[in-house]
Amino acid sequence: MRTTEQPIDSVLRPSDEVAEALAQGAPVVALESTIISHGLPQPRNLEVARELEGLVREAGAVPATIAVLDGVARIGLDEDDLKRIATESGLRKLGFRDLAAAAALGASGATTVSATSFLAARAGIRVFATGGLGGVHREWTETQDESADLDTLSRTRVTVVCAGVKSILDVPATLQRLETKGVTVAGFRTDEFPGFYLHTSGQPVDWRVETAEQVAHIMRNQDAFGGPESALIVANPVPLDEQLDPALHDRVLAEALAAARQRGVSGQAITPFLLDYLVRGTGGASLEANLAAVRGNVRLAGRIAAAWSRGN
Ligand code: PSU
Ligand code: MN
Repeated sequence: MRTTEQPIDSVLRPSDEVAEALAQGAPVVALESTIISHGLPQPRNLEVARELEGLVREAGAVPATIAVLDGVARIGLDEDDLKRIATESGLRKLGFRDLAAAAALGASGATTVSATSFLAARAGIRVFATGGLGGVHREWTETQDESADLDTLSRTRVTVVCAGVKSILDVPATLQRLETKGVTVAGFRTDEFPGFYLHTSGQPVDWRVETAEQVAHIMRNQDAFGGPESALIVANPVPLDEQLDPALHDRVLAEALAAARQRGVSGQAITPFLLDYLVRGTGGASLEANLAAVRGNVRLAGRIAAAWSRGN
């Protein structure tokens, strides 16, 4: 016989600060943890985790870094929790599909864009900032590797501020999949889709917005129309003077892709492998461009969350 349902608060736990902000309708910005655990090198990653939370606060919003710790999806982490995410060895990388299993088995892991956006939406947080989304991998015809980020965003009502999708991916194919899946994409003060480490990917975007208020207005209209609960992607380019040198980017990325193929790296491991290869192969320059992009996204997300919470 089926017993009583598990209540959501047995698996999803906002911090007191986040719960209070949400209850008051104050601005909250969700942050993902995979970028900390798998996307950035130690010990810089812990500093970055703290810095990003500080940038959200400067923008007048409450940060909610999300991760699964000991089987509980935590919305808003304290200093000890952030340390665990940044330093625990063998921490898992959890997508949306892993959440129930991780909760049942008491596992801990960092959450990707797919798991973080799902959990943010469940917790009542509408705005989320990251670096670059996952997407369609370049060797898709052999591997069918398309990040679960895309599918989750097609059925999750969240606004994701990002510097486009990671340039290790097939960017035109990813944009095509976002179109097919009905995910709205708007360039922030740009007509071109950003290229993560690069200011532009060279691909056009259909919609251009100039202000955080315009973004909040799109969000309200998503709700007014109703229908499938899809996301809004706000594509915010890394400033030109902070981007990675495009020639260096292209050269090292070609090497990284060849190395991944030669070593047979695939599945969940490929994104962290390529990002790490780029950091080493560019002498740390890709890391600086990645961080510049994430900082800009976090600041903009704070302003969007504030405009959303003001309701104008
Ligand atoms: N953005 C970054 N660095 C990262 C990621 C995003 O600047 O490491 C992570 C996100 O968590 C994203 C994941 O969801 O990479 C994509 O992984 P995959 O390709 O395996 O879906
Ligand atoms: Mn993948």
